[in-house]
Amino acid sequence: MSATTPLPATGSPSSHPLLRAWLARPFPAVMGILNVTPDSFSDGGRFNAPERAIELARRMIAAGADIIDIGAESTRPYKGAEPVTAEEELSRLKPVLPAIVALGVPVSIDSMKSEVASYALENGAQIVNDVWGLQRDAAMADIVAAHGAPVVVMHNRTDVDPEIDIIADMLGFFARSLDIAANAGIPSGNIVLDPGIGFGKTAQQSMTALARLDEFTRFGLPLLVGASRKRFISSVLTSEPQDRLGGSIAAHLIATQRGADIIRAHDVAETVQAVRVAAAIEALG
Ligand code: HH2
Repeated sequence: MSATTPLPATGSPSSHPLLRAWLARPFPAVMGILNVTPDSFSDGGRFNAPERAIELARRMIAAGADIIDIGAESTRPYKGAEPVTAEEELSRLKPVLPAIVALGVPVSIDSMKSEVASYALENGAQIVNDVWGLQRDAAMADIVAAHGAPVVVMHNRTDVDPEIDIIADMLGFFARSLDIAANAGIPSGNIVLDPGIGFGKTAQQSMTALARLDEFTRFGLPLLVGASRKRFISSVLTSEPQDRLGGSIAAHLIATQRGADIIRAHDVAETVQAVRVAAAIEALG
């Protein structure tokens, strides 16, 4: 598949029932972030005690989260994350996952490791969120296919290169991921694409990805955007991660206008309010 050849839209944007239900609504689904890590960039160490994690998940669900995205390894878009073994990641996940699943809202597993994804899918998680778009762990696509699970394919790069055409890079990356998915037997209706805001990108490139998000609708697949508290916000107006709610909401509303179907956010109540009010106003225009 060539990065420059527009793909025909699939017609039905998604065949997986979970995704179909979200896409049928006039506002995007909201994925609440639950990091059970000591070192996540904005909330590391705050929710790794199981009772804290469960309390946060409950709060996000009460605030309208459609999905809880649980991650047990910081992927730190800006480097500096401590890579952890699958054993360590699983030891963080196991005390919390069953209780989060029991809350009754779909759970996605934010992991680049097939072993962790496999454990999570066998224990009630329904979606895989892979920040390396099926391209890092060779067994990931097979695990996803075997479970018939939806998968978030996120764009990523090992190195930042301010000189490249980031949109072309992303189109090529997605084409490669879609080939991997097709070869493993993952139905295209189970795939969600994500520009990977902050991952292997300059602030300018992250903002370009948001501004030109509609260019990724050519794949005919749902789009997820996670701009929450990311550093590009501080490139416009200096701020600490916890003080980036305004910038996060602005970015997520722009992304929604340009085709985002799922928004990944730390501040669920504020995000749900923003996307639903925006949709209610849009409906009158
Ligand atoms: N961003 C982060 C982690 N996972 N997954 C997807 N699909 N899209 C994203 O933009 C994304 C992601 C980084 O945010 P956070 O989880 O808060 O930080 P950390 O990776 O440091 O735990």
